[in-house]
Amino acid sequence: MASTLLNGRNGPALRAALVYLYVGFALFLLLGLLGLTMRLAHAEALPMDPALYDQFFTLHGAGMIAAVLLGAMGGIVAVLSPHVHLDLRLLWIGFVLYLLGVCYIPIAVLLGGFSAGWTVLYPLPVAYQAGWTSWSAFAFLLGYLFVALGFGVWCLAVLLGTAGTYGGLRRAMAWPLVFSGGRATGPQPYLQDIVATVIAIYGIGSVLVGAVYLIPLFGQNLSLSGAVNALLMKNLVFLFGHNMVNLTIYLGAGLVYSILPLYAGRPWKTSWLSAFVINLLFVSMLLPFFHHMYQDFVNTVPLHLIGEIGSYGSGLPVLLVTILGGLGLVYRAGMRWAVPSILILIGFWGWVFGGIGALVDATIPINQIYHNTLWVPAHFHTYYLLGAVAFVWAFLYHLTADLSGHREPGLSRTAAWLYGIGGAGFVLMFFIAGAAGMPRRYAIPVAGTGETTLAAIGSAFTALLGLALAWLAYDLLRQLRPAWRRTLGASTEPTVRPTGGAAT
Ligand code: HEM
Ligand SMILES: [Cu+2]
Repeated sequence: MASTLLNGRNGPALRAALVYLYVGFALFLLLGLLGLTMRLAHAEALPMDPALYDQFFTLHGAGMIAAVLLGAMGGIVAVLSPHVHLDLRLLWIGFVLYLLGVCYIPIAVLLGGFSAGWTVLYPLPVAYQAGWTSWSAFAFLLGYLFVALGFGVWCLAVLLGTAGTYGGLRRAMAWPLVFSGGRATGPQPYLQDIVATVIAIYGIGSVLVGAVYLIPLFGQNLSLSGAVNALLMKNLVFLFGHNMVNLTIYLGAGLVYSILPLYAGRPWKTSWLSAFVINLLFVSMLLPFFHHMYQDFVNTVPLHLIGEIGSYGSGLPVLLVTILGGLGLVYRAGMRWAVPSILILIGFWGWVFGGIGALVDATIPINQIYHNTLWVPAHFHTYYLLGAVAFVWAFLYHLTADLSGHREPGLSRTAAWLYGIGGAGFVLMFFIAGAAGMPRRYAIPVAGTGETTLAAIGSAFTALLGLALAWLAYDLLRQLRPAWRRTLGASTEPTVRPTGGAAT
């Protein structure tokens, strides 16, 4: 199979990409085990102190989001590397800062007992009477700060790179095409480059929002400043959190744009519509975050309406362009079915179903009931675990096989299907429990919701998922050494000219 990644191998950047991806994958596996123990605790198959449950969901939530984002960042580095010059120093500085941040989190949670949840909702992180120490809150916040800084440095590396390749950020975002209504002629940037550029700009904005949120928390933690407006803080933290989760999904979509064509044997061209919709993310990612604030009636009605309209209206375009575009690519294409292409199709499924679950919960009258039930983790585990995460590990598998030159064992396709079945069963039990009124973040199952039984079934499906992941991890580890070796002999500079998707 002809591979764009291999043709333009840029060894040093690919090594950075592999490190980002494999560290992200290892963290994901560890934190997945924590998830399984939480399900087993609800199934009453594993005794767990409620305080420990709180610590686990704090560690699992914060860590998972960081792990998957790290993997997606690595994937984008690999995707860009054949034709974009990425500053390696920035890539490594970003990685070290990020990892430093990731290390603070378990220290804060497991040693310091910090368990305010990954959302660190103000004023919880400074409420020490809730059972944690001020140093543990400090360490957790420091963890977030470093993760955000690391991500910001990565964004900078991407922006310098794509701007350099295309002669400015405007061109890298295909603005000449977008603003000419599609009349621009000549080669256009690859779709994945447009996504990477848009998300990197958006990412720097998100990092700044995160910093604005963290400053008063640090101030209060160190007794340098007093209380601040809790409503403003809640708006800020959900703007930040909603963004970080969403941008991970779009980076995952960028990875799909780059590898699905290799399995379908057709190019995924940059069209006016797709470029426009990706640029629309600047607005469409921003508006829906108010759906996190429906229960805060003081947040004024117009903002709730923006949340409602934003969630319905603007979440959809990229999803449609990606999924309809992807399915169009696959349709009657003589698709090559392998682990990555199966995972990508599972990812389309999860993105759509998780998205529907999200829209249900983003509907105000329904939110009144489902808010803070297991429906919430149900929908985001669906579009994450069976969406973005499937895209990122599909890419990891593709890259490793591509570099190592190994032929994929045909049997491993079973592992990809098991991933889908195990994941779907796991999230379905979350959905049912949520609809039955089981609260989220509760250490103890609530009687009358059926949660104990549902969690037991959910645990069995999670075990299946675990089996699939162990299988894929085994394949990956076997190929890692040859893959790494191949990068050593590769060129040290981007070698491919981005002729990209011609405007269509
Ligand atoms: C690998 C399989 C996974 C399992 C078995 C799992 C399991 C769980 C469980 C049992 C909870 C606690 C639900 C509650 O009591 O409210 C939870 C929460 C959470 N999970 Fe997962 N999860 C998995 C994957 C993921 C992934 C891939 C992500 C994100 C990238 C993720 C992000 C979160 C977040 C953000 C929370 C919420 C914590 C909170 O409410 O503060 N999980 N997960
Ligand atoms: Cu949101």
